[in-house]
Parts: sequence; C-alpha cells; structure tokens
Amino acid sequence: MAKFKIAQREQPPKKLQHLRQQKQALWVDLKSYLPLLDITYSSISSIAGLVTVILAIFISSKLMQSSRIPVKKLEKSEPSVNLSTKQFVYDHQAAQLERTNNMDKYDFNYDRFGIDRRSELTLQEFWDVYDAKWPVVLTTVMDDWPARKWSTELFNKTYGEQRIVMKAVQGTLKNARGLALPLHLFIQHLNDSSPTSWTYLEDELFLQQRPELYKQVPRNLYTEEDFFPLFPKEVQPWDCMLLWGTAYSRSSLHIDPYNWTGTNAVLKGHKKWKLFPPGQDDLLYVPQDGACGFPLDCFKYNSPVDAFEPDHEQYPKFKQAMYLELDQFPGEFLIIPTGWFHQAYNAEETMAVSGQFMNRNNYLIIMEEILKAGSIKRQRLPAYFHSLLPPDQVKYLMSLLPKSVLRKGKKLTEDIIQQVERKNQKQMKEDETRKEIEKKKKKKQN
Ligand SMILES: O=C(O)CCC(=O)C(=O)O
Repeated sequence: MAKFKIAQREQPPKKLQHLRQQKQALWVDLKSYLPLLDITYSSISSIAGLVTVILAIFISSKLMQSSRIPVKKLEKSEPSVNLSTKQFVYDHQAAQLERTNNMDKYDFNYDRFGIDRRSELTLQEFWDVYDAKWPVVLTTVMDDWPARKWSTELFNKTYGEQRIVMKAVQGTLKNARGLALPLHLFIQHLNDSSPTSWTYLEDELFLQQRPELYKQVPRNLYTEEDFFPLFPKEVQPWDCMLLWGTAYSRSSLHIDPYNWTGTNAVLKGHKKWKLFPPGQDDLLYVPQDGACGFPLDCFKYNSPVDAFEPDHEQYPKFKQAMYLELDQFPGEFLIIPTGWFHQAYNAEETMAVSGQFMNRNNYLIIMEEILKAGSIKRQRLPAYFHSLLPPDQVKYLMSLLPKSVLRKGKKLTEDIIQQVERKNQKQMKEDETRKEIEKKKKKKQN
C-alpha cells in the first residue's frame, strides 16, 4: 500500500516553514527532526510498506529459525481455481452467503450485521463464519501476552534513546509527514495532541528488531497458519507493527498490502474503527493506479477520505458508503478480513500491535495480487499448479521471483535502515548535551 519517496533534506520543506512561527511545543521539537528523514506518504500502510522489508538483512536468519509454518494439515487445494490459466476474483457475495449458511451449524447468537466478540471459538467456526468474510474480535487470545504489561516508563527507560518511525500531522491527515526520531521525544509529547496536531508511532521494525519484545506478542490459534514465511526473506512482510498514537491520531482508510487479512491487538487505550464491506471502491474514491512500493509489487488500495472527518463537499458519494463501527479496548484482538477497507482512530493515547496472515482462505487472493502487479508472469505457472497444496503453490510462485526483485528488496532495506539510523551532527550534539545535563543532575542529587 505504499509508494515511498524518501528525500534527504537540509531544510524543512517550504510547506512546513510557517510552522516555525507557531511555536507549538510539539512541533518545535519535531521540526528539528524533519531533515533527518522525510518520507512523503499517504497512509499508515505506507509506513507498513516502508519498513516491511527493513530487517531482512539483520535478523532474517534468526526469524527463519522461528518461522511460522502451517499448523493444520492441508489435505488438498481447490481444484477449480487455477491461477496458471486465469485471473482469480474473490466472490465476496458468495462468501457472505457461505457465512450465513455456516451459521446454522453453530450454536451462537450471531450479530449478523455487527461485530461479534468471541472467546470460545473453534478454528473451524472461525474459518466457516469469519475468516475472509466478516470482522471478529477475539477477547481471550491476548490474556497470556506478556506485552499486556508494557508501559510508557518501561519503553522510555529501556529504549528512550533509540529511534522510531512515526508520522506527525499538523492540520489534516493529508498533511502527514513521516519522521524518524528518538523514542523519548515521541513519549515527551504523548499528551500534547489536539484534533489538528497529533503524532502516531507506526514502526514495523521496532518489535522485530528486539526479540525480547517480539516474543511477548505471540501468535494464536487463528493466526498461526501463515504462508508469508515461505516468501524469500528479502520480500517477506514483517508481521508485527508497533502502533502508539496520541489522542486523535489515526490511520488512513485503506486495504492492506496484497489484500492480506489484518490483525490488530490493543494493549492500552481506546481504538475506534470504521470497517467497510467490500464492493464500495467508487464510494470511497479509491484511485486505480497506485503501486504499493514494495520490492515485490502489489497494487495500492487507499482512499483519500478520512472516514472520521469526511469532507463531504470533496467526496459526496462517501455519504452512501456502508460501514461497521467498533470500539476496541485493551485485551481485544481484531481480525480484519481481506477486501475490507478499514480506518482506525485513537480516541485517547493508544498502544497496539498489528499483524497479518496468509492462510488457506486468502492465499489465492494474495497470489493473484502478486500476479496482477506483474513481478511474476502468470504464463510461467505450470498447468498442474492448482493441484499443489496451498503452501506448495506459494513456494512455487516465489521460486519464479526474478533475482532483480530480491536485489531490490535487499537494497531498499539497506537504504531505509541507513536513513532511520542516521543522526546528523546537530542531533548528536543535542544528545550529548542532554546526557551531560542528566549526569550532572544525578551527581547533584547524590
Ligand atoms: O491501528 C491502526 O492505526 C490501524 C492499523 C491498520 O489498519 C493496519 O495495520 O493495517
């Protein structure tokens, strides 16, 4: 979902210069970080995309060791769907019908037009009624997550000096800027937000780079089957984005890269959601031409509408769009089906972790997105492709990936790491001074 333009700047961009005069505490600090990394982007998923491949070089070997392999045996693949001969189109309407029929099999009082909160849910019922069909909130899968104990103090103390990727908005979502800066600075301004000035730490690297944190957000029964680890490491999406936003912060309205199934686990705060059933692209003004910007191409599905503050004059058809609303609280794990546009809004300071999976119910959609984008030619798939087990189809597809795409992934990763890690002279000096002051303070106290 991302198209990145990364530019090193000596000066803050012209558009932002007027902010100098505003002297808002938040921006006074943030401005000085603008020259570091200026990522022009249009959505949260851009950041997801931006950092998706970043760690490949550093820790891929470690992650490969722990890579998640399918847990349930797959007996056979759908013989009728053969990507080697024709484009696959997921029939969302048929999926809804199937969902409704499947409900009869189970003894649960479903909220047919709302979002169920579920605790006792078998994997089969999940696949039958929700997966790739309808959102669901799982209320107990995070019960044993050590991450539930994460606190601002812990992060500040342990990682305060380390750099994170975030977006800052002054005005509307359209004015979002991407920044890389020390975590303590983000934390310092956690309570400084307003409806037109807010920050959102959206860092797909942070947890993966720190195994001690990564292991505190384990997978669960419903997300365990995942074919993404079968992708070559250079193009493997990272599956654990840290999302920490001030009040009023929000994502864009989007579908995730490769149209995967998304997950969102709230650790602290209150997240509001608008989730749009498939088939409403025209009402959401989704442009048809975006590229996601991943080394392994995919299309970008991003709406320019801020669903929490829609500009009805500019986007009049948006009024007709249908959506589900959800208030999500700590300990609740949301699963967002493939094909559903979604936008999140943090009603108060909120910390969450998002992820994704590619399983038996969405792998054809994801592979089709990859084929459609053109890095791999459909004609290269063998006629028997559809007779392979789903994970074997994925492996086969990936074996056709041109070396140039892998090289591109590696290069992009290296470039971004460099950008995120780099400190300019001025900031290094500031860091030194700050440390000196703290040292002196401590000495005085003793
Ligand atoms: O929590 C959020 O801000 C939204 C996250 C999201 O939509 C995503 O990761 O795709």
